[in-house]
Amino acid sequence: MKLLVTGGAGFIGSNFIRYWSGQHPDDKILNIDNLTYAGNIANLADLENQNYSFIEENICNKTAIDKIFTDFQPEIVVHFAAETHVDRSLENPSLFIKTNILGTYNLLEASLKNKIKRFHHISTDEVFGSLDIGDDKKFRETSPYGPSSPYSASKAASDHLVRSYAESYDLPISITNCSNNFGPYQYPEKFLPRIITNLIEDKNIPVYGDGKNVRDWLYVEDHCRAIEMILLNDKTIGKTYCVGGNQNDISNLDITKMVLDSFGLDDSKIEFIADRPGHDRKYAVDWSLINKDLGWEPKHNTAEWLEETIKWYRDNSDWWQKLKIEAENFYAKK
Ligand code: NAD
Ligand code: TDX
Repeated sequence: MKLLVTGGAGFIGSNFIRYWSGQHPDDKILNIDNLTYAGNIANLADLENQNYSFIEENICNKTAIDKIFTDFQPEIVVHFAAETHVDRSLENPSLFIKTNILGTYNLLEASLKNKIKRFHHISTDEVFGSLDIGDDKKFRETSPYGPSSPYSASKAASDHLVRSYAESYDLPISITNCSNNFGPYQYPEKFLPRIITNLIEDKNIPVYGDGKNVRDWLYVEDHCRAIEMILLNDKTIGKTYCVGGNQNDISNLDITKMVLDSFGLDDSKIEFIADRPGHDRKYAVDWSLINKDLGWEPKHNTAEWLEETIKWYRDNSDWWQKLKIEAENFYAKK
């Protein structure tokens, strides 16, 4: 099989390529990524598979994307490439609109022209907006869209565009809306790698607002396996699946305390700072449909794999130290 993966030098995309080439070493994978601040070719430095190749390219470059499709003739497109950080979208929405909407449009057009067998779009639970704390409702495939940030609005737009290509042109698509991923190779601007690396550097932990916002943490390999199960089953064509973790009501303060405990530190390291504008209060995902249709469930216990993730950042300071300088420069300038 031939897979064209976009954004494969980022956090989830690189974990996906490593996972897929481990499970399906004979499949050809072409990774298209323009190496933004979040894209890092070192994320796949350990991958030894002659069936893997990389082209540095921007998905907004329609001519180049068309040529890559014609040359490679992919059967499956797995679309991760995006601008992904909510805080950056509040500072500079324009890049989010270009990459997340226009970039997705270019890929859909090229997929249609080249009659690909599947276009899988990676999206987020943030497109559904916010749940209320104290309410035990969860997002599911039928939840109405209600994005709050330029990031989530651009992802919502791309979801609608992908679905419209199925309805209007019969493009064989599928979509996953997943919750907050965690694991190795996550850029240290995101909450968990930011606070873990802060503690390794003996710095405080910046918690937005009152810290009571709730997130649903999904270990990245569970997410990769969900995508794999969807791609390997033709009955999933045209469908959307929500994918979440196995302990989906952890407040930012609670997960901060879990990290502090692992370092043997107390709450004095917590620094409450100004809240993020439009900060969604709660995300929680009902993954019963993908469980019913495909038997998928998250296998990685959040607490246990948080420990493994902390260990990974402790053991891989060479990977994150330079990235962290850029990430903290962004926060300092905000
Ligand atoms: P990331 O920011 O770590 O990586 C994004 C990758 O896309 C980078 O390698 C970057 O260089 C590449 N990219 C950005 N703009 C590009 C462009 N114009 N052309 C080509 N490549 C480009 O992101 P991530 O956390 O790995 O997220 C991957 C996907 O999963 C995104 O679509 C995101 O919306 C979605 N998602 C992420 C999470 C999460 O918790 N991280 C949760 C839900 C959904
Ligand atoms: O320094 C911080 N302090 C803090 O309290 C940062 C960076 C974040 N937070 C809070 C904000 C959120 O409530 O932690 C929570 C998690 O924040 P992020 O890591 O920025 O993730 P979030 O905004 O929830 O979005 C993530 O999950 C869904 C990804 O970044 C998105 O790409 C994905 O779609």
